[in-house]
Amino acid sequence: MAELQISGDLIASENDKLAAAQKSDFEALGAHLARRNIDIEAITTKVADFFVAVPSWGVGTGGTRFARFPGQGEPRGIFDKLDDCAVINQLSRATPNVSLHIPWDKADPKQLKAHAEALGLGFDAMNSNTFSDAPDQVHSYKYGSLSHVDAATRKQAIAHNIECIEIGNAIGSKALTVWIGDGSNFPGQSHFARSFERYLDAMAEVYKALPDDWRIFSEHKMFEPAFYSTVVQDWGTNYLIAQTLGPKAFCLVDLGHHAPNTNIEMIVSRLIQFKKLGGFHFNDSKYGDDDLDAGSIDPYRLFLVFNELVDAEERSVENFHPAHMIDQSHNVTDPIESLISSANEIRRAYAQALLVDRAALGGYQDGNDALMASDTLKRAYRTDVEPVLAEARRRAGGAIDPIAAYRASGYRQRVGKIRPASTGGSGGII
Ligand SMILES: [Mn+2]
Repeated sequence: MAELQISGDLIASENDKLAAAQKSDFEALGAHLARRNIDIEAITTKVADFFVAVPSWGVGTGGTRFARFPGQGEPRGIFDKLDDCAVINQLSRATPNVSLHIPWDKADPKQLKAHAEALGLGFDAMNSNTFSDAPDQVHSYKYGSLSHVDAATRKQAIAHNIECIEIGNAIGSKALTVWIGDGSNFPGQSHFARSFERYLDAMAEVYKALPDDWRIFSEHKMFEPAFYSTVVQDWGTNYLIAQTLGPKAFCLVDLGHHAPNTNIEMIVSRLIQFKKLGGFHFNDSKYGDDDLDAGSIDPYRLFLVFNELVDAEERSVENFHPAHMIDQSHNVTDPIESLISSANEIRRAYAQALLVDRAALGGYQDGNDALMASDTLKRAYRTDVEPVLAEARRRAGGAIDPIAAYRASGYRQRVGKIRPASTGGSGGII
């Protein structure tokens, strides 16, 4: 709703307070980068053109299996969620697209499209949900969905995914992300090969329903909710899926879905090399699939992932256009602030990766100079690119300091008066 948006005047007056310092910092960084033969204007343009999609489910307060502690003014449904997403984009200018989850966000596609367009938003990949039971569904997913032993349950899961494609098609989405909770909790509970065969057959049915210009992303996860085995557990299985399904099928890498210490950037490189990297769910983690804010625990790892992406971009890898999405759960922060901050951290990693001297790095690699190769990456990573990020926001009409502008706007208090307090004592893992 237009009256809930942050006013342009407020952004301008907040930016006025910081304009002189921003100009000075940007010029100083520009001079520093010029000594490294890097054009700050070229970097700023690239950063301004880099976008990451926000998840509709991310603007509500998340939770754990123990509890959920609701925040003030939580969105009541998808239209409130889109309003919140618009605020994130208005201030960050980094998130013009929203990724929907069906059935959570189910609504009349015409209304969805009209509301999003009025807010200057579009839609990124659709997400199906066959990991929980919707109130009106006939067959339960307790023991799986696309890989279920029962054909009728699989059929229901296939039909749901096809419905997601149809809704997505009506609102301008071009991709479907499929993550299933299928797996087993006990050794012997399911037959590994047979369950994977059933999954592949079911996914082939979904694949057939894809429009020509769509892509399907399969997302792997090593554990949870199944604790012994999952049907799509790692990137190897994910690659087999994408290869088996066909040219419109790609692998989605969620940074939280790997064993601790897994070399994710190397997985990214392999998937790029074999043309099956579909996209990302960005987040961060300390112990497992913690769904913490991107860059909050290990920003260097995020940089190393982007180092691979920029390397591919600069090598002009054919058909290389991975989808960038955030997939986080915000338990103790204002979700709008976390998403603004995360989009900024993702852009930061991208900007730092753009600063890597790739000619020098290649020389050090070929010359077996391990120390200087490592230092070449560290030099890019150590550079404080915040003035570039702020400048990209400012020039696009966003805020130099988006969190400060958000707090000054009083948006959360304002929606808190309109939206009733939500209850949420039970488990609320999302
Ligand atoms: Mn995910």
